[in-house]
Amino acid sequence: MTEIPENHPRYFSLLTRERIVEGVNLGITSMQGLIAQGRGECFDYLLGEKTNAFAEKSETVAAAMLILAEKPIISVNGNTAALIPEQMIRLSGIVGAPLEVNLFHRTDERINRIINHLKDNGATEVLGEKGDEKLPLSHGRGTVDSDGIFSADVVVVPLEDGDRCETLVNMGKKVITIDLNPLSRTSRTATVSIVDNVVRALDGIANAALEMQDWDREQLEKLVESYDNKATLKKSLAAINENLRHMADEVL
Ligand code: PTJ
Repeated sequence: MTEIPENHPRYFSLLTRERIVEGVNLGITSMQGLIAQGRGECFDYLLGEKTNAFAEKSETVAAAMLILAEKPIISVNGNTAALIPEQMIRLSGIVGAPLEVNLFHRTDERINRIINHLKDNGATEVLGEKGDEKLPLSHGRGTVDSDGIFSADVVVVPLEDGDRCETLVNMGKKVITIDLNPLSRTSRTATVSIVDNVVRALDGIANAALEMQDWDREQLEKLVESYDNKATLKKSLAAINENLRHMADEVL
């Protein structure tokens, strides 16, 4: 990995980029994952490269939904495996949601590499190898484990292409997505859309879950019921507008 000086003004962004490139070199991340990361970076820039208040709210609601879930699961792809293995394992342990590798560009080789990578980072059990059930999708993401995504009631899908999200919602599952693009089909169809970078969002959900661990079911259900996903997406677009206005009026 290229050494990034800590005093570089874009240190964290460059470090994240290095991690994704390293993921490609390790055969974990797809080449297409690099393009996805670039698109995400652009939206992150427009959102101020921070967890905005609306995203913090979504992360709290996501945490409540995961605590309430009977059979939650966290889906892992080539980008999240490279960027946030430790954070996914931490969240998995806190809310009792197993990890399942589920890939758009699915090959057995990459599934196994990602499973081993997660285990090297401390995961004890990772689903996804079996692939004994099918979602009604014509690409690799349709292949899932019967005891994982297929039978889960709440699915966390960080960084996604839209049609699986829609399929899971149509199957009656609650879907929590993390996508920096508030206009994506994923963000528009999810039950809870977290418009934040995965490098910040997973810890946001995990920390909120720890804070709410003593809440009773009624309190958690009230929080989940009060959530309005469309309003959240509108707030994220307003934040982008506001940032652009600020840039044009005060920064240039
Ligand atoms: O590993 P695979 O084979 O499952 O493939 C994974 C990718 C990401 C290549 C695949 O799912 C894909 O092509 O995704 P898309 O359609 O490019 O969508 C990715 C979305 O994630 C885009 O809306 C990006 O803005 C967003 N995104 C990218 N990086 C981040 C992100 N959102 C949050 N955090 C990021 N770091």
